[in-house]
Amino acid sequence: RTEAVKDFIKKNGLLTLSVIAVLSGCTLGFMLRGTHLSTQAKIYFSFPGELLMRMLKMLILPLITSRCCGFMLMSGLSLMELKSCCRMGVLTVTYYLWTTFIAVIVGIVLVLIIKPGVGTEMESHRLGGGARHDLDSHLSSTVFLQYKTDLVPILKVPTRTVQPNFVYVFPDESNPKGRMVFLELTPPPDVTYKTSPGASGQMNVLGIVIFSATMGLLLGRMGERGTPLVSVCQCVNECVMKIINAAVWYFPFGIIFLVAGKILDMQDPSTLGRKLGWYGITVLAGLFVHGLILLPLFYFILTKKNPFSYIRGLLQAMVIALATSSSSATLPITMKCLLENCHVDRQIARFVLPVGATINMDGTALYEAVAAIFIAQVNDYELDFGQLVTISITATAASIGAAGIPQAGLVTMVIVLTSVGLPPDDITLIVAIDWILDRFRTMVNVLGDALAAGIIAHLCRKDFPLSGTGKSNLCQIS
Ligand code: DAS
Repeated sequence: RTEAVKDFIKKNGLLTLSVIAVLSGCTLGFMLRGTHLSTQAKIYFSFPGELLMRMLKMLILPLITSRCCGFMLMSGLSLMELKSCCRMGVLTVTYYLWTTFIAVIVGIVLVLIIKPGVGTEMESHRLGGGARHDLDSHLSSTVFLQYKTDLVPILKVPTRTVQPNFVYVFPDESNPKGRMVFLELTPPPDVTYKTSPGASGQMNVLGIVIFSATMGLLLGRMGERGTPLVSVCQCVNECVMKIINAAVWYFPFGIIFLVAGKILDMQDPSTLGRKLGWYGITVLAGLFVHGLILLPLFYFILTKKNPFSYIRGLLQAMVIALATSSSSATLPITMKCLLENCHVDRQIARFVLPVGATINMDGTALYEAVAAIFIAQVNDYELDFGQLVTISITATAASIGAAGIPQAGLVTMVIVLTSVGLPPDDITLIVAIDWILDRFRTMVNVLGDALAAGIIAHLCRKDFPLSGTGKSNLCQIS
């Protein structure tokens, strides 16, 4: 009985707590909306949520470097090994990268067509005309040029004499109260200051992604000479995952105050509710198109077999993914479905699935792109083509960085928002329904990995004459 309770808590504890946190945050926010909290009280009230945001920002750099570097490192290693062995690793890595990127494009196209966040009558999120021009000019320059890192943000307990130049309010004819904007910019002269709980920093995420991926690929092709740094990457990755696994248990507590603070700050939360509904529909439509149209189409084109009879064999894994919101927890079931129902070669399943569960998250990549553009729309901020390209690259990288645990996509969402200069704190706009969308994007993540195994098994069938004999001619790619 104790084991059963422990197992339930391990699998569902975080999600249950997240749901309770969102409901508590909404209740607290609406309860406090009538009261007029002092600025100091607001700062202390926002402190637990700020703590959560600082945890996420602190993890951006180690997460990107260890995951992107590690991913390209493995590609480099597999390129090295596969020359003398078989094509499986190259096909797997290439297929994963392409399907993730296509998922991002699907998400971007849909969110630009449906425009869930546009026309938000939420004055609290509408920037004033003149001030907005200044914000635009600063934001675009910030994305590529400014490299201010606050890599390990030192947590500042709110004090009366904190530097005021990180938060200011835009006065606006339709919004006399204005909106708290957490951006590191030099505000226009006619702006009033408010204090904030501490510094924040813009990080050139795109540069870090490209640098760490390049490093990983070159390192992977160095063979033996690169081994020491290979183990460093793996150790860093392991430490980062342990920190995330610990940090995510704080999230529900931080979410309560983030959601309450957002509702407190908002002029008209009912509008956000409607916009969130359209946002959820956009994400689910994207997941449907990618998961049940494009991926089966790729499977049919590459194997000339019926994808839906293959997917029927995966139903048990899909249900577990929906229930647990964790592709890592679903991995054993996915493996069982592949071997027993889909009859995929064991050697292939043992390589393709674990790699996929670690780095191939099409559902997460699509969701991160949609969420980032939705938040830009809610902020009434028009992204240019360069920023859309940045979002597609960082959303792909963020999905590689996301772990196969509940709400991992929310953690790496900060990477995408930071890369185009949007306020990371705005993930509070979407946290209320994230735990629902997380289930469906995890299903697409698992489906993407399982279909990939079927495709790779078909394309490499000539390379495995020994398969089924218990022997393997597979190089052991670690
Ligand atoms: N829940 C993650 C997974 O297990 C996906 C995500 O959080 O985006 O795949």
